[in-house]
Amino acid sequence: MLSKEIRKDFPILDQEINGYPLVYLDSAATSQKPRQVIEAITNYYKYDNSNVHRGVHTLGNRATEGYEGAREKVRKFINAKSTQEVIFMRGATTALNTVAQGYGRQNVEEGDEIVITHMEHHSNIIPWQQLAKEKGAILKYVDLEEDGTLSLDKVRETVTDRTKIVSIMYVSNVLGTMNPIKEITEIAHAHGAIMVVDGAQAAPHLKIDVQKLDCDFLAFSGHKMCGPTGIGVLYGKKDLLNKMEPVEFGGEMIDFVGLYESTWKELPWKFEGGTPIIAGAIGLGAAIDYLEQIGLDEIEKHEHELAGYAMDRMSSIEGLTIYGPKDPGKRAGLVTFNLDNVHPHDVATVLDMNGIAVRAGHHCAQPLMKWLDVSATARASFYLYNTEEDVDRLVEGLRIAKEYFE
Ligand code: 7TS
Repeated sequence: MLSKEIRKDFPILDQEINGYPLVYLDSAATSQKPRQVIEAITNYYKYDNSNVHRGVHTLGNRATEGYEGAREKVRKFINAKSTQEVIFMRGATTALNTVAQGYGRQNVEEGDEIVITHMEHHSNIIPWQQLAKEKGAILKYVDLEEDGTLSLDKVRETVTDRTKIVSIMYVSNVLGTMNPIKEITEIAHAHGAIMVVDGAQAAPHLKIDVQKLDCDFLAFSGHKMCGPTGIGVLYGKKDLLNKMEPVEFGGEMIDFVGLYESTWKELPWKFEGGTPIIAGAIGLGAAIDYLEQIGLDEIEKHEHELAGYAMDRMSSIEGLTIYGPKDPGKRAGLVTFNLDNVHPHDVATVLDMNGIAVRAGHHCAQPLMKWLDVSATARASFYLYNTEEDVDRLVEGLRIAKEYFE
C-alpha cells in the first residue's frame, strides 16, 4: 500500500460531507488534483500567461516553453518516439473522434469492417457507428467471456482481412478488465488493420509503452490522472499522422494561407487548430511529474491491493453482486456492483448521506449494461489517495443502505 501521507497532497479530501469525512470513490469519472498540479496552473496564470508559438516577448517564450515542455513529458510518459506523435486535444473523446474522422474517412470504404467490443465506453462506440453509417462499413463487436474478459480466440474469429480498424479499451471503466492490447494489436496488424487504444482508464493507473504495444493510436484524458479537465492526448504513429488530414482548420495549424488554398504546419501542430490548451497542458505535465515521482508501478500495485481488499470485504455482504473478473490481479482498481432489490441510485444516495461518493448509472456503457442484463450499477473506483479505511467506510455504508431499504 502507498503511504497515507499522499492524501495530504489533495486539499479537497480534507472536508466533511453531510457531517462525515469525505471518502471519494469516483476517480474513474474524474480524479482529484494534488496541490502540485493546482499550483502549476495558478503559477502559469499568475506569472507566465501568454499565447504560444508567436511571441518574441518573454512571456510568450515562457508560455511556449511550458506548453512544449509538457509535450515532452507526455512523450516520455507513454514512450513515444517523438514529440511529433503527441497531439494535445480536449480529451479521450475528442481524440477518438479525430481518428474516426481523420483516419477513418480517408481509409474506410463500403463493406470494410471496424471491430470494437461489448465493453466499450460510448466514446469508443459512437464515433465508429457514425463512420460506419457514413461509409457503409460494418461495425463488429467481439463478444465477452462470462467473467467480463476478452478471449484472444474470439478476437481472432472477429477480425478478418476486411477489417480496417480495431479499437478497444485498455482498461474497462465498468468491469475493471485489463485487456491484452499487445496481443490484440498483433492480430489487427496480421490482417492489415490499424489498432486504436482507448487508454482513458489505463493512463492514470499503469505504465503505458506505445512502442511495446505497437498500437497505431492511443487516446487518453488528463482529468482522470490528476490533471485538469479540458486536456487530453492523441498519440499516433508519425507516418499515419503525416498522411492523415486535420479535422479542425483555422489559426495555429497553417503554414501558408492563400485565397483558395492553404497548406498545413508539420506535426504535431497540424492537428492543433486555434489557441491551444496551454494551462491544461502545463497542468497535465505537472500531473505526470507527480505520478512519476510516486511511480506508476507502485500506483498499479496499490490499486490491485485495494480492489482485492474491497472485493473480499464486499463479498461478505449478502445480496451484493460484483461484476467483472473475480481475480483482483486481472482488474484495475474499481468495483462495480449491485445490491439485490435496491436501485443503484438509491445506494449512491445513502452512501452520499454518509459522506461516501460513488457513481451510479450506466457509466456511458449502455451496450455493456445490456450484456450484463442490468439497467444500471453502482461503482466504487479507487486511486492513489484511497486507503483500506475508505473501503471499510464503503462496506459500513453499504450495510446501512441494506438495512435502510430492507
Ligand atoms: N473511455 C473510457 C474507457 C472512459 O472511462 C471514459 C470516461 C472515456 C473514454 C471518455 O473520457 P473523456 O475524458 O473524454 O470524457 N469515463 C467516465 C466514467 O467512467 N465515468 O465518467 C466518465
